[in-house]
Amino acid sequence: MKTSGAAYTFLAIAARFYGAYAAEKSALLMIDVQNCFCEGNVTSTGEDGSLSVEDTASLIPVLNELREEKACLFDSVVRSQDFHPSNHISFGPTHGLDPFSHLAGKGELPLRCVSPASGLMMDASCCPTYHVDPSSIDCETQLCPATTTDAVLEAPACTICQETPEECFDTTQAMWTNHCLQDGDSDFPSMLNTLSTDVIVQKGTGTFVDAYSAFFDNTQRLKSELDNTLQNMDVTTLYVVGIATDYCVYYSALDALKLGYKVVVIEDATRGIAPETVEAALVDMAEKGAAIVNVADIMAMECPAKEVPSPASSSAITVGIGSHNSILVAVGFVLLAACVMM
Ligand code: VGL
Ligand code: ZN
Repeated sequence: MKTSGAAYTFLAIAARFYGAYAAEKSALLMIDVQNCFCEGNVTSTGEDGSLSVEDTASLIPVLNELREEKACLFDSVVRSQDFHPSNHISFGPTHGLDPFSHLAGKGELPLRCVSPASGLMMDASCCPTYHVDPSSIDCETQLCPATTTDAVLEAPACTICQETPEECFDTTQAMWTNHCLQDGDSDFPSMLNTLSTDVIVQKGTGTFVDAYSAFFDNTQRLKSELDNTLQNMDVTTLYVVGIATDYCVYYSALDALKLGYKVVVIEDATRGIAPETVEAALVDMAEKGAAIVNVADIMAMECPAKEVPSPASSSAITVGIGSHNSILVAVGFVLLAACVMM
């Protein structure tokens, strides 16, 4: 009687453990692998993408190989898509400024932003601080819009932050080329292997706020549907690849860590905008708990994954019985022994 009760308890606990363990899924998070970020030999037109990143021609075969050889490691594949309307706040020309003018010494364009009452990313809005309160900006030392016909003046934030400053907060915006337009080169390269079951997450779709991360917009106030989607699929581990290592890959990885995912960045399956910022991003992601590995490490993993690379082990992945499994086996033995003795 007593024994069967204990055995039942044991079975219930074991089932619980197994359930929790079995539900842990992985996803390949492919950040912004789009024509707009690729070199001419990748894009369908043969011309460089609107914000082309170096060495992207060699990236596509690497991503295809990962999917072909190691599909077993990824229960799902998510592709993010930078997807901007014309006159987007992140485009230099929107403000009469040159692309990359944030690198000219005055830093990024100061913005004032409001979080929408709707909570919808579409309704978030920022306004160049210069348009809200010119007296608070010194154009000698800070980047200022170079046009008074700034299309961004229509941003609700331009009025809201003037009338009720307490609803607004400050941030800054890098100045890019006009890129990844919704009716431009924002598509995925035809050379990239994709499946109709891939989940696609679009970002930067609102005119008045940018989004580097696939999880949140740049105000960090508004969430995309990605976290919910991953949770519904029981995904707990993310293998992150794509473009750009120092912007969208970086911010997506940091948000994923904050949201509690295990994050594995496959370094040589990413490409970055500038070497210094790439290095800083890799160091920061590692410090914040991401495992930084190489494609070769992933190729050496067993199918299905017995052990996910941990931040400490990084490029030295141990295969065989995973520590997770060993703990479960140990717990099982202890419980079984307890049952037998009762
Ligand atoms: C990105 C700059 C502007 C990226 C997107 O995908 O990293 N970078 N928009
Ligand atoms: Zn963008």
